[in-house]
Amino acid sequence: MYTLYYSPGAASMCVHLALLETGAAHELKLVDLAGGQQRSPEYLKLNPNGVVPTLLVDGAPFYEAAAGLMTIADRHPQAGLAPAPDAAQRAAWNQWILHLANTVQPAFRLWFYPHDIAPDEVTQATIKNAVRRKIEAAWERIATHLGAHGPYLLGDAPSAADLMLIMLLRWSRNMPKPATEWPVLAAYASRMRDRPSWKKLYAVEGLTEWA
Ligand SMILES: N[C@@H](CCC(=O)N[C@@H](CS)C(=O)NCC(=O)O)C(=O)O
Repeated sequence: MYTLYYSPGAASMCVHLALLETGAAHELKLVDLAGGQQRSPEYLKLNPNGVVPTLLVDGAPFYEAAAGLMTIADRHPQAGLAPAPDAAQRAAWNQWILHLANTVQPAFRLWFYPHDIAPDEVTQATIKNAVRRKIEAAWERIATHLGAHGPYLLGDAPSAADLMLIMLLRWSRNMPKPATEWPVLAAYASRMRDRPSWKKLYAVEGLTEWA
């Protein structure tokens, strides 16, 4: 049994998608980010970083979206979201999830939260401009990869890595150059958004934009 502490459209989204794709029993707890609930003493006991998601696995709390995603994918192998540890594609799966989590997601964190590291607006604008270039360079490389080796990150079939990628592509929707400006990524996004898990997540999280 899982409990996911989430906020609509936030980093919890890829974990929520994994729960829906696997059909794993779960309950959701909405965290009011605008109201600062992520910094409440109760929540900090679960996740001392004060962010979503937090995933309870049989009652024990764990943080980091990519970790939750991988945990669910590995624990429900019948869903086909994770190649077996000794499968040929496992190294590529590890690579993509860690690349997205270590390189692309932190750039987005700075895009959305430049005040994390800079108090003044001029420096914040400089940071946003720099990470915007980093994000666009990532789209260029990922589009090239999908064009040559797609239609999904691991080839023929979607995996947990794609659940993370589609979340990050969505986050770019209001940027000056959204990911959908790359035709390969636009086609990929359409395919992923056709999945029942995406539609279910939108209904449950109450999302409308970029449906
Ligand atoms: N590396 C973390 C990042 C999580 C993160 O930055 N979550 C954001 C939402 S996308 C958040 O909780 N923001 C609220 C805040 O920082 O106060 C993870 O993957 O879980």
